Amino acid sequence: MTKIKACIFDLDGVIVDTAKYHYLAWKELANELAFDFSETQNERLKGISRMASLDILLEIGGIKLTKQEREKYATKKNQRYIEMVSQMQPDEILPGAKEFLLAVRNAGIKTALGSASKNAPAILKRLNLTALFDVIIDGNKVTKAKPDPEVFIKGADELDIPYELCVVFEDAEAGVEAALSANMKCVGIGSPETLSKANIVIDGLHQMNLNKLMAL
Ligand code: B16
Ligand code: MG
Repeated sequence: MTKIKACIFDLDGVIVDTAKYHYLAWKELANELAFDFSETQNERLKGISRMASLDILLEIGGIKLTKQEREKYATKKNQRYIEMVSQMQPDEILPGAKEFLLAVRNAGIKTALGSASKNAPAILKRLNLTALFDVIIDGNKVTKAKPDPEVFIKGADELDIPYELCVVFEDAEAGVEAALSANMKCVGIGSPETLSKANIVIDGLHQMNLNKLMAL
């Protein structure tokens, strides 16, 4: 049995359901550019950085833009996204997330956030979750997107915990790959087909407990 010393959490899809707001904001942009964007297509954007997401969206729409135009549209999407998430309510925290964070902390295990989102600190603040994390690594602190492990490596380094004693909680395939390539354990949140490389896959943090954590 490994003595797990830190848990590193992705934000979107693990702690909160912000994916729906990302989707709505991207869809509005697609419609403005005169094409439609489905929820299935949106799956490709999960866990991916803002600019990389825009590039995928434009590829779907068959649209080519200059760098300046791309920046303008990424900013516009983000402004719309911020408008939506600034109205979020505590009941949008995913089931079991707060309870599991508290249980982990009570057991003396460190916690970190490892998110690709530059909006992560504002969302945590809005939902009163900031104090539940010892360390927050977000999209402003990393240069390489998942599946590069930079975001999780930085989290473990700031916590000063060896990588093999860290568990990452992730809902995106790219995030699972990032965790495993950092030599960390990984709990997948979502579909066992998409996240098959994770050590275990669960529906949400409501299905997690300290016994399962220590058995990883
Ligand atoms: P932002 P996570 C990711 O968050 C989202 O899954 C992804 O859809 C989004 O494009 C990315 O953050 C960047 O977000 O535009 O707010 O900087 O899953 O890594 O917590
Ligand atoms: Mg995610």
